[in-house]
Amino acid sequence: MAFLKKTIEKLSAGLSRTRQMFIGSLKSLLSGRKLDEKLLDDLEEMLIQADMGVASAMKIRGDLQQAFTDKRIEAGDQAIDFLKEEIKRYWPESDRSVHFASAGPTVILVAGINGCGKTTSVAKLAWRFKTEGKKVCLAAADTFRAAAVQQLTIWAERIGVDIISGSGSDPGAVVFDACDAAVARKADILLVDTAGRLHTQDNLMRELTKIRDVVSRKIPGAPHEVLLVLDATTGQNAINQARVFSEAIDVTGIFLAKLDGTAKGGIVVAIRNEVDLPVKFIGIGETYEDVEPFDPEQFVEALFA
Ligand SMILES: Nc1nc2c(ncn2[C@@H]2O[C@H](COP(=O)(O)OP(=O)(O)O)[C@@H](O)[C@H]2O)c(=O)[nH]1
Ligand SMILES: [Mg+2]
Repeated sequence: MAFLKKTIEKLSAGLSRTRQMFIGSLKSLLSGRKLDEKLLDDLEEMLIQADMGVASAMKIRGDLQQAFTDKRIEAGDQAIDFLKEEIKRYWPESDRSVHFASAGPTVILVAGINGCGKTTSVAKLAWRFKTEGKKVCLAAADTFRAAAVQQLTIWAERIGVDIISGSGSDPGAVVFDACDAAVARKADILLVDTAGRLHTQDNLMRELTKIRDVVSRKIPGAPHEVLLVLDATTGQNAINQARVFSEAIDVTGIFLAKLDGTAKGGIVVAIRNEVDLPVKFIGIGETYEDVEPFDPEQFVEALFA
């Protein structure tokens, strides 16, 4: 229970910017108003501004209108509770859990554009899995910049997990060694940090495919997860990134970073409705503890709190 309370506190602190912007204006828009066309128009526009996406905003508007026609709700104030329940229903239970290997190390590949938060998110996952009692190894496969390896090494020391980094510039070679090391050290989890790449850079996208192929040749069934890190502050562009990355590598889920740094947390809803990928984790700060599995119930409660 103490753990859960801490989760909700962290979450609502992390979502405070979105809440202040969005929920604050939503409440003042709706309170004491009669539900009519004008109000529905204003609401739709507000949902789009919170980055929920045009499609989601239209759907929510339509459902709200229907509820009004059916006399399930009559006034603006009731619309808030309706919205909460409506948004919570978007996420099926099944698709958010992490797929673990049935034997041997579970390999999690982490990808995304430059600066989206990959390395930090790898550290967060390492900490989380370690807290669950798992043995974690990191692979420093961002060989583009020496600083990248250094950054991950510092995280590994702080958290107290193993790290495998190579001397050369070939990420495939690092991953090759890391797979061997993970098996030899009986690791439960191997987290692979990769270099940032733009979804428009074909050669770099191919390199990512190569990394994946190395992993799958070394460890049967791997990678068990391919997490795409998206920076929540980039808004709708994140949707495009999700589309193109999933064409190049079979992305299995999204790590939505920097939700604390944006007033547009509604992007979670847009991702749900526009990309067929589950958000599995959210990043809500810069320390390794600032991570939560995405839980729609808690997310919506924190958003509307
Ligand atoms: N506020 C906030 N900052 C984050 C979060 N995740 C990453 N960052 C910051 O984003 C910047 C880039 O992160 P980094 O992990 O190096 O990105 P990478 O280039 O994709 O590996 C750093 O300053 C991080 O501290 C988050 O969830 N919240
Ligand atoms: Mg990095």
